[in-house]
Amino acid sequence: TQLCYHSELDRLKTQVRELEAQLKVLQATVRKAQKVLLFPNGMTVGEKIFKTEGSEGNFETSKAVCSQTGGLLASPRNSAENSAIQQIVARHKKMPFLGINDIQTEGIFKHLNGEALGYSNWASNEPNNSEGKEDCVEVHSSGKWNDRSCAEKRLIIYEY
Ligand code: 289
Ligand code: CA
Repeated sequence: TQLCYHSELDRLKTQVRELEAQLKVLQATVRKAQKVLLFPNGMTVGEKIFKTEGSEGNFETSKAVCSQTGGLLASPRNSAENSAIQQIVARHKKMPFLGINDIQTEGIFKHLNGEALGYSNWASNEPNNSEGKEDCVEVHSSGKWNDRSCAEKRLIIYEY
């Protein structure tokens, strides 16, 4: 029985190693497929996907269009996510609005779910609330942020 126990354990260990190898191949295949399918309109960053269909809208329209597709207006939480958005901006030569605004309290920018801003990438001297009417955030080709009137029309970038 002792011998039996050890050979069964060895068999299971081999099986786990084989499954781990298969999982690695599968993960690489999924990553490659995602990259191909998302080019040039989308980017993956970790578990997140940013994607555009090239259409434009003001802030309210952009938010609505994103939620209609089961997504959200893109809202970067770190520099890797902001760089992914920046690449989409570069490919489409159009600036987007982020899912970030200070509509509720002037000067306090928040994500759409009410989360406080952890990461930000403001251009120098921004946000300046120019003419007292800039509550939304556009992303320049440099990746830097500027607060801008929510009534402007911008490239819609979804996040999933
Ligand atoms: O209407 C003002 C905007 O066009 C932008 O003008 C300048 O680039 C800066 O003052 C920006 O902050 C401002 O959003
Ligand atoms: Ca501004």
